[in-house]
Amino acid sequence: MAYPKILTIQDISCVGQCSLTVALPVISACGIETCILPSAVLSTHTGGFEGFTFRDLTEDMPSINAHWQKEGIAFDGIYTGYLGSTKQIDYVKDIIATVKKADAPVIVDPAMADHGKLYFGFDDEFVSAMKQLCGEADYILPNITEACFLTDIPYTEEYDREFIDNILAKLIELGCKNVILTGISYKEGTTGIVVFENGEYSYYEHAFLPNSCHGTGDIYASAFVGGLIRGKSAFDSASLAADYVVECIKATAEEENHWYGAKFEPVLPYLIERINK
Ligand code: PXL
Repeated sequence: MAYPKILTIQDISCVGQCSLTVALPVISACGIETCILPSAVLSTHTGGFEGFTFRDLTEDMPSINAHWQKEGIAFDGIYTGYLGSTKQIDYVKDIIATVKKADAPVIVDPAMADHGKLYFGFDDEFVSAMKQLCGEADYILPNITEACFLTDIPYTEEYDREFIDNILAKLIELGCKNVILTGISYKEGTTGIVVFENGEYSYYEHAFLPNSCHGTGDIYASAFVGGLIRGKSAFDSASLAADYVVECIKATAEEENHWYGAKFEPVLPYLIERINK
């Protein structure tokens, strides 16, 4: 497809280098028309700032969708990230049912947890709703914490291939077709991505950088979507997204006190070169 048009649904964190302020530039840089549905507007993300504002846009979602339907607008892919409530998840399902082109992929990043814990404001009810949304996805991109919440498997930092295979089987039971599991490390000093596509397991190993940054999950998912929509395989999309995130983390390490996000913008030329190869 020469000039695809996708829809991404997630919040705008005005400051914080995450969600839409990442998805829009990253996917656009991949040469894809990137339409947005902001689910909420926050002054900052919720991962470390105090007293952020939160304007919930849930009730705008059905009328936005109705207008798109009236205009005959349809998308070549739908990618969801951070969603603010279970009601939003219901509206997202309506959007998938109405304005997605027949063969367009649904990519769900169940952005709700990291380092063994749910993000601020999420609870078991939200996790249950996210399990259902994942069940409708062609690709889901959980990290290990999110995968544990989605499968009711207790989180652990120590695991082996058998543990991961069990998680993958349970994720597929939710109904999703393919799984991209991020941040999976089988040995010290390296980490990687598990790609489970059409029941086939593959693994892309890369260097582990100790300065982990906030927002890299959103950079990863956006670059993956860019690759996939540009016609690359899931494995190639997963590995180019991993390499791009590694470059972003290296760039961020050059900055002092840049704690709230990753420096992805100066590294966009790297992504553009990879995506056009
Ligand atoms: O990066 C995920 C994310 C997106 N949006 C908001 C967040 C977070 C993670 O904390 O708080 C508002």
